[in-house]
Amino acid sequence: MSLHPPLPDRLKAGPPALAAWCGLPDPSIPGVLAREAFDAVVIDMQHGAVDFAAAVRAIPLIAAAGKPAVARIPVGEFATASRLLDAGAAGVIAPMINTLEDARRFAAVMKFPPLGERSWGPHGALSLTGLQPGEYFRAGNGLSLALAMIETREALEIVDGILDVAGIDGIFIGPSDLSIGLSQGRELDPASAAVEKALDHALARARAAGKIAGVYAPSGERAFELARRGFQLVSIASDTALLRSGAQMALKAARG
Ligand code: 3PY
Ligand code: MG
Repeated sequence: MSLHPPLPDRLKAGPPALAAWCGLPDPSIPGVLAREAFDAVVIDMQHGAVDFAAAVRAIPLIAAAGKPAVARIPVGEFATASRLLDAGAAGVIAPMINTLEDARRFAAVMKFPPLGERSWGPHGALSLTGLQPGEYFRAGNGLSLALAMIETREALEIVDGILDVAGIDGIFIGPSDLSIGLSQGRELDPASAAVEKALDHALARARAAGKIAGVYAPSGERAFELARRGFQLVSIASDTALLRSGAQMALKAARG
């Protein structure tokens, strides 16, 4: 029996899942945040300072709180995605999926044959789920969430094709990179009118495909808005931002 319901099923059934987003290198940080009322905890290996060993140590700490651990891999490091699933991650977010070939390669490492090419060796996943090897092999493709990031103009143009790739469970939008791409490098504005339009479009296409749509939000207020719009997995702020705002609030109160 797994510790939490399969993440793809949980996200499809709703309500929107709010995720902690952790880029600080110590595994205790996602472990601590998992104890708060988050629905999932993301370990950011792309822009965070988290290496593979730290990510692997964070996964059981998150699972011990009964929460799914999701990791964002560095660009193109698809082999790392399988290794994170082996360690017990419930899902992987792959950044910069800009071609159908990127989407196919990502799906292949996330799913066992015949759907994909994931190789056998789920040492941590077996101990965290308590499943026997045969049970995990049969259930594994439905347990692991594969989210392809849509964060460039090219990706947005082929979003239907990416959603159509077997083994891709959904998309995850990166509004900052998308703003850079949509403005052809002229601006960084993750709340620009062009990004807003793209968010609505990508969300509608994911819905039409019956797949999951997630998005990065840098604050609770923005997360509220995006969850209300229909996104099923939404971050609320990075660990660094939470630490800083907590410190600022306490200092303000202390200074009177
Ligand atoms: C983006 O906004 O580009 C992201 O990747 C969010 O982390
Ligand atoms: Mg990005």
